[in-house]
Order: sequence, then C-alpha cells, then structure tokens
Amino acid sequence: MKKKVLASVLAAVMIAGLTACGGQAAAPAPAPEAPAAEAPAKEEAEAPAEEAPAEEAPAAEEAGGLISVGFAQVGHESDWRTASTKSCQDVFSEANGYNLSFVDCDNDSAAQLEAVRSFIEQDVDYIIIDPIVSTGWDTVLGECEEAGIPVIVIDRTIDDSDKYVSWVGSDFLTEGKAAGEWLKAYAAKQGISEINYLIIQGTTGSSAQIGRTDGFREIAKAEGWNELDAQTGDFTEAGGQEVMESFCKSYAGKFNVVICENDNEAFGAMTAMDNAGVKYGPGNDVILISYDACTAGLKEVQAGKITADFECNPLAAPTVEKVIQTLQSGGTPEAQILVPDNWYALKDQIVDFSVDGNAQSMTEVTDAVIEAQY
Ligand code: GZL
Repeated sequence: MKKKVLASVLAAVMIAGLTACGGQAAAPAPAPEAPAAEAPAKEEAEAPAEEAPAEEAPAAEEAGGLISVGFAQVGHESDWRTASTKSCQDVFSEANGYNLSFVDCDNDSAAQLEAVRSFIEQDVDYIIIDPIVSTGWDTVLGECEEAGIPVIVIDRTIDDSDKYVSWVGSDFLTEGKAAGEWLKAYAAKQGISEINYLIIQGTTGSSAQIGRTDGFREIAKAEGWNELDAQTGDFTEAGGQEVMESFCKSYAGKFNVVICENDNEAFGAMTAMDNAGVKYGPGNDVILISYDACTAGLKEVQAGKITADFECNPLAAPTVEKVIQTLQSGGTPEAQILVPDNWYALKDQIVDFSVDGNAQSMTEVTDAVIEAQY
C-alpha cells in the first residue's frame, strides 16, 4: 500500500508538470543529428533526470521480489511492432525482476481500454500503454490514477489527457518534415521540378500517422507540390498493397512520388507497382519514401527499391525501465523522453538538408548498418 500512496503522490506531481507544459506531449525538440555513414549503434535515450531518492524501500522488496507491469500493446501489424513487443518482453522479464502482463490489442481501441481496466483489476504496480489512437483516454487514465497506478505512455501519444507520468517515444512531426525536406533537396539535385505525390497513411488518428502526414504536408505546401491522394493502409502490408493497387488505376502515369507511412505498407505498395508495371526506386520513374527503417526496410533500400527510409526507433523499453526504477526509488522521471531516430539512404541518395533550421545527417545503408538494425 505504501508504494501505491507514493506512486499517487508522484503521479500528481507529474500531472502538475505535464499541465505546466500544456498537457499533451508538446512537440519535442527536432530529432538529433544522426552520425553520417557509419553503422549507428542502437542507442537508448538519455536516462530520465532523477531527483534525490526518497527513503522508502523499492516496492520489489514488498511484492515478493517482482514488480508487476501491465503492457497494452497496439497489436502485431508490422515489423516495427514486433521489435517493440520483443524489446518490452526482453526488458520486463522475470529474470530482471518483473512480472509482465502483456495484452496484444490487435489494433482494437475498445480492447485496449479493456486491457488497461484488467490491469487495474489485477492491481499491477505500473501500466504501460502504446495508444492505438490519441484520443478517448482521459476516463480510463483517471481510473488508473484513482487506483494509484502510475501510467507510462510509449511510442504514440495521448492527446486528450495528461494523467500519466512519462511519455517515451519519437518525434513523428520531425520524421514527416525530414522526409519532406529530404525530398526537396533530393529533387533539386536530380533536377526534378514537379512533384505529384501519393500518401499511404498509417492508422487513421494515430499520432504517428498525424505527425508524419502533417510534417510532410508542411514542406509540400511550402514547395507547391501536388498531392494527388492520401488513403490509410493501416500500417499493414496488405493495406499498402490494396491502396497502391487503387492508386495505380486512378493515377496511372500521373505520380512520381509515393510516401508510405511505414515499411510494411511500402512492401505492399511495391507488390502493387510491380504488378502494374510501375518502375520505382533510384533511377526509375517513382521515388518511394518510407518510415520505420526496420531491417527488412533497409534491405529494400539497399536493393534500390525504397529511395529513403525515415526511422522510428521501437526500442523504448530500456528507457521505460529507467522511468520505473526512478519511480521505485522515489525519484521524478522526465515527462517526455525522446528516443533517437536516424535517416537512411544509399550513398547517391544522401543529400544535405535541415529540419526547422537544424542540419540533419543521413546514414548510408551498408551491410553493417543492416546488421545493426532492429
Ligand atoms: C510508430 C508506430 C507505428 C510504426 C508502424 O511509432 O506507432 O506503428 O511506424 C507501427 O510500423 O505499426
């Protein structure tokens, strides 16, 4: 019980902190510059800032040695998701002192709310949520607060409530802007004066879809590019193929850029373009841009299919564990913790560009880079 009281006090402190910075996860600073050329090691974000630990014994000693964690995961829709799930299951293992209750919510928001309520029933010590969509959260987060269970949000953001301790994830708006600014610089280098683009969006209403779409469109609008269409592929390969098949029929010969909001959609779009006889990749008619930069995605970059891939790092679990350990020792973790992202292309597709005035570096895709990827 002592831990729960301590946790509620901390949660209240964090709410004050979050409210002070405008509640929802405000746009974090632009993604840090990535080292050019060499294989970037997969880094964890900086350890959350800690205040002096309080006197209380860590809860683990009270709960028979294991800290119970409930994790409501989006689903199993992509390679990115598989890596995210594995990262959490590896970190929150019994060997590491945790009892993980994992629920794959299969992209179903109602199931995700139900999973969180089941964790409250189980009276877990902590709840981790990767929110399928960014709204509809305040009521259930209020129930977590009532129960004295701290909530940590990872990856996607919750935009209609601040009743959680920390958010650990990537800057989706910067990812979208980076794709747009890269295309601007690459088109100039290639002497491409007209951009007619199509977007295969992620799950509608997810902060990843909203950020990537808004970020890219900001550059597209400033450059006067022509958006022919945007439809959701729901972050799946089947969705990407279905949408691209429709695009190939509706816009045959009219488009020269396709943006897929994750690699699995890009794999599906590639199948559809192959079947329609559309040539894509460096030196071909269509520039194919993707997000996530999972291992399979980087292999398609190396194969000359995906022209540029904008990473979203799925390995948040080690940082989440630091947040939990900070809470366990009575400290106060940061409200927002960014995990680093890199931008990838083959050598000839690497160009200099900036995002919001911050110079960006790109990482050349090599065997070593692919080997080191998630
Ligand atoms: C982004 C994450 C997205 C990935 C997709 O942080 O939520 O969901 O980009 C995944 O691959 O399905």
